[in-house]
Amino acid sequence: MSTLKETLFNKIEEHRSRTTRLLKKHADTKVGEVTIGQAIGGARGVRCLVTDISYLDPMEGIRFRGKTIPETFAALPKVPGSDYPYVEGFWHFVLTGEVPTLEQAQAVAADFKTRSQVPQYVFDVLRAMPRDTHPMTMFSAAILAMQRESVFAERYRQGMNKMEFWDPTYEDCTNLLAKLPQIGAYIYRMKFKGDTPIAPDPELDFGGNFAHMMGIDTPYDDVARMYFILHSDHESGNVSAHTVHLVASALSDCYYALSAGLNGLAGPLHGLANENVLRWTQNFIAELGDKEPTEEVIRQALWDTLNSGQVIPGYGHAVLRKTDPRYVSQMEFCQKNLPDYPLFKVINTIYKVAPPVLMEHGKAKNPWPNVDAQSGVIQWYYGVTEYSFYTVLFGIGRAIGTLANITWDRALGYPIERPKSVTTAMLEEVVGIKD
Ligand code: CMX
Repeated sequence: MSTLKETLFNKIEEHRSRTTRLLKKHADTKVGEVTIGQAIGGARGVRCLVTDISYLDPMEGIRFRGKTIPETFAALPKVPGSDYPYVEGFWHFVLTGEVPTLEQAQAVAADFKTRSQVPQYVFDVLRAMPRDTHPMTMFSAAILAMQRESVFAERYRQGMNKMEFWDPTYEDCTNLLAKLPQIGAYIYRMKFKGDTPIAPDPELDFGGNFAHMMGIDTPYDDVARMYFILHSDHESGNVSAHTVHLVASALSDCYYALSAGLNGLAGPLHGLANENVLRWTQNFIAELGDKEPTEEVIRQALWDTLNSGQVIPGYGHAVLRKTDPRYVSQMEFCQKNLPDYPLFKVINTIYKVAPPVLMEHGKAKNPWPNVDAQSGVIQWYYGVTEYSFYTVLFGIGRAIGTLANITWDRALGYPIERPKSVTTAMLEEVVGIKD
């Protein structure tokens, strides 16, 4: 058993008694009430999911295993010569809650290498799809195609004790995660770079190898590490994380579950917003022609979008009530690496102008930018201008948190998810509406 797996096993053994005690002694204690607004309105704020991987405070933003983003980056061992940590070390961290040593992170990286070979049929599936298929559809299909590899599904067929579920889930999740950089980069190079995939380099880590297979020089390797970690998890209620958890709760294996979650991430109100931010901004710049993107011009463009009944992509959030720290983290990267880049300046001006416009508009509860408002600029700067690819990058990152979560779901024996629905007439009866 690897050190990571052994550490995880010990953590699971410790944790199981906590969950069992809560269920045995306190199952009827309420953690909140559900209002009619929440029942109709997308269960906003209903406390009915449990995860220890990350927690999202509306004002502070995300904490991974109790650490803020800057604390996470500072604590984790860095790839030698790089400013950012091993993604593999982050996987160790979110799975176990323990910050790995450099040796432990490198051991996980070595383990990933043994699992990273993508079966040829996955490439065949991708190649069989029309070339204008959206990259997210390709990404999701590639993952689903690998379902036949599932160790969990095979062991379940053979008959497996429930207490063992976490073990093949861990194996599946690690096997799948290790393959995602190559699948993502393959889709990119096949679709956008004249069908010129680049073979992986066995010497490189998760982020470094991704940059290599994208065909982009340093510091894009650090961009990849930063990007995957930042997008990894945002507690459990967002569409992608919740979908992965929901599908896995039926004991569907992680290939089914992650593919489903990515289909949710592909929605414009969720991960696809990063594509739409760049589309919106580039369309706006193109329409400007030679004119300067002044605050006034941007304000007008924002109002035009709102007045035509559309959302401002990259702004607003269901939980956050301040600027997303993931936005801030990427903004700081831009300030350091591309301070004078014109597109970054436009994005900064939007940041200045959009919140007051949204406040005046009066609908969005959170007028501040989310993660998607900043991420495309960095990609564009390093040459990834094909913005339909951006959500795939988000998806590789999101896999880390969601796969860690379902490993724990299995370890703690979380049951099949099954909230209860009511009819409109029942709600009317509750509030005394008669006709
Ligand atoms: N532009 C215009 N209107 C917005 C808005 C925005 N950026 N954000 C919210 N609103 C509107 C909503 O559409 C809603 O309008 P209706 O009352 O007409 O239905 C109203 O404000 C209230 O919405 P809310 O409670 O503030 O926000 P929700 O929790 O319903 O939705 C989100 C959250 C993210 C879907 C929404 O803010 C949005 O559509 N943002 C733009 C798309 C985007 O950036 N999504 C990415 C989010 C991060 C991620 O998951 O990747």
